[in-house]
Amino acid sequence: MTPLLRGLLLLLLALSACGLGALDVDDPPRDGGLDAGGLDDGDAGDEDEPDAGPLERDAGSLPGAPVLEPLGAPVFRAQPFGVDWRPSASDPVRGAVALRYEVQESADPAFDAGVRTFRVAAPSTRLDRVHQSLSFGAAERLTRYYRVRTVTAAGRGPFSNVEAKVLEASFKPTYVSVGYRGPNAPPFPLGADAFTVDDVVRANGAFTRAGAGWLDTTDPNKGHQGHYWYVSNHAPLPRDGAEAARWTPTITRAGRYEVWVSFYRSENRDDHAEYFVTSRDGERLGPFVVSQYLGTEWGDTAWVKLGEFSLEAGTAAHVDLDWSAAGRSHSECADAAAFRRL
Ligand SMILES: [Ca+2]
Repeated sequence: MTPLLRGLLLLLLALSACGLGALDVDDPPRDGGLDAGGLDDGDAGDEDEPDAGPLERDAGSLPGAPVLEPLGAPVFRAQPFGVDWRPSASDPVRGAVALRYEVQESADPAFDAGVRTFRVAAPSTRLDRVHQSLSFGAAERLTRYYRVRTVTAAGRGPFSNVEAKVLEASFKPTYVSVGYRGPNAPPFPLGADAFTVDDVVRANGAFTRAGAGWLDTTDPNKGHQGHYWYVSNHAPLPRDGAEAARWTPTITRAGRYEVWVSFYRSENRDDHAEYFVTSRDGERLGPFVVSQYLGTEWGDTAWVKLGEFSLEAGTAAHVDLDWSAAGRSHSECADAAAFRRL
């Protein structure tokens, strides 16, 4: 044997030994604990871990695939939600004892890119997530995909089914600045698919008030239908901090609607009035922040579009104006809401 051949042979033997040796190395179970799962993207604590995959040494003792539960209705990006799963039914039969679970999250349903891994110590079968900082102010929905696998002393089992979670647009306030200074009617023709719910003329729905601090004004030139309510910060009223108003339309045709509100502007009105729109599935969208302030000029009736919303038929949808005595130094006006089917 030439020195060259002998060298090659030794090299092959060494490589072979290394390979065999590698098979004897277990995947060392890490310390358990919820490494991440608090605040979202950009926060430290989670880890994009190299995907080691199931170990081949003793496949018979590996755990089975957990079953990921459906992730339920969409949430806002700042709303917490849970990712829950059930251990594989075969694990007790195999004697597999879960040390921890690894939950993966990705914007890609195939988990080919941008995969983040969260570790959850057994026996917990839940990961708490909240997407706090995704694209502040963006209006679009996002979808995130999840899957989970079990880690035992024998290694990692296969992944579960994949479930998707829809994340609605930001929970942060939306500032509405485009208003319409008009007469006391909304800036579009009224009809079957475009109507108002007024504080006094409630043909198409209901108007309700809460709290003790409301005053009203009747004047044919002020407010829709010549009447509005307001909470005054000047008058010595028994304000109880519960002042709120609600417009509940009777929706006869489900669909996408523009939602508008009107108010009589004045110099002491709040420039930070907070409206909310509750649309499908009882989700409360907002706050939509509207300025009811009108400089030094005593004003007119203004109409402001809060946005476009999917409204179901019936009376589940509603618009809320919330006024809190705490920290409020200005007046707010509750007049009418308008709904226009697109
Ligand atoms: Ca009115």
